[in-house]
Amino acid sequence: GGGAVSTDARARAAADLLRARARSTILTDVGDDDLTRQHSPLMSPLVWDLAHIGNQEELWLVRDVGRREPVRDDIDRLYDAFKHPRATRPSLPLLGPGEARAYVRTVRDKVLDILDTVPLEGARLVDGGFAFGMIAQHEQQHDETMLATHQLREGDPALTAPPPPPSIADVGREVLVPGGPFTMGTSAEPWALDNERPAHEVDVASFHIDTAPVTNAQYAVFIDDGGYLDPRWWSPEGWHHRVHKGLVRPMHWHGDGTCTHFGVRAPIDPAAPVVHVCYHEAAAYAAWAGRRLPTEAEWEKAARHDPETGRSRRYPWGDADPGEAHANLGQRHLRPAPVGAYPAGASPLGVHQLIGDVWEWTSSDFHGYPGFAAFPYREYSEVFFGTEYKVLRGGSFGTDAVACRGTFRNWDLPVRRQIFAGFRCARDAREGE
Ligand code: AVJ
Ligand code: FE
Repeated sequence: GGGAVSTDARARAAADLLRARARSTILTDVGDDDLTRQHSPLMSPLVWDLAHIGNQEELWLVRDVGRREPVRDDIDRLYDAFKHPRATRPSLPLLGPGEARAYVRTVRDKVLDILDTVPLEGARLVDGGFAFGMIAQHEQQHDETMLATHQLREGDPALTAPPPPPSIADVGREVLVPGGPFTMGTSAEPWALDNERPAHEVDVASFHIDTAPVTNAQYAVFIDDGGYLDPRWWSPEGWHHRVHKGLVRPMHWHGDGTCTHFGVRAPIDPAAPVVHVCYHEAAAYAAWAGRRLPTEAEWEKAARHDPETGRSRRYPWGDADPGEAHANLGQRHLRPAPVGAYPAGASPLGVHQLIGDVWEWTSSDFHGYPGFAAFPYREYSEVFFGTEYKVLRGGSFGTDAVACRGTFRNWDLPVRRQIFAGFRCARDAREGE
């Protein structure tokens, strides 16, 4: 150990682990019944997420990095996401609420001790603090999953937060992103996960992209125009899914101008990005609007490419870590902010709210970049590569900054809408534009 870099990496890792645990504690501060019940077959009981967070931290940081004795060597299978699908988790002999809380506390105490003593440079898994950053991100990813579980939970509200800030800027409609190569992905971001690596050049033809995500008001016009009832706008797979599931509006909308967020029913904010739509709904809206979803490369070029220097930045606003004025992240607010609420977070070309508010569906399947190498385990990304999953970008109000950057890639099935997902539209530029 020693050295300024290592001191910074240690301090950052400790702060990120602490912030994640504060969030997990809030999300699991409910009665035993709420903690152990399955609120939706799509989700795990909250108490499974909690102990799974501790178990991953034990496997990677206590046993692998710290070379310590196991805290519990009898529960690994229960908390292996690949051994038990979400729907079956309530019937497992899980740790109870008290046991799960004690388990994650014991693991964390050991981890903070290990973080104090282990050298952070040079070692395969630990270089630059990666293993600690990976585990902080993992906990925050489950915190967003637990937030989605809260959104599906019935009964009195359990979470509260101040409303998002108001719109303070006129964002316009769309911008032209001139064609040409840009650097996609990263080899420099220390805590980037395997699927964001390596940096590589991608040539992207000129395209137009919306300056903001599609709003509730815009989406309501699609509904009122009969968009859900017209197969012209839907892919064959999307139409089949729409009919089979009887989809006629976003999840959590009631059809009377109100929606429910975390147990509170309120008027839908017309100026806020639409949320809780699946890929098929997003693609149908885009077709109806005479547009299309952006590809993943287009989204990242809009978010990172600096036309002045030709460099790719960490975020739309530059290289600075996200602050409160840049983006609606970190569960500070429990819904998307209206368009125009974050002018300080806009890209050089004037594209707003790429980071935070809602995950944005792209038209791209989830694949590894050229030169991809699974690290540190195949089950994080590689096993999901193929044509089944669509990539989402940008993070939501439920995503922490540690798990959100211009290169970060999320993925889900095109039918999923319990996640905090919306979208923006794009279109090809005309020749010569
Ligand atoms: C990246 C959000 C798709 O939740 O399935 C959590 C993150 N991986 N534990 C997921 C993850 C292992 C992953 N997503
Ligand atoms: Fe996990």
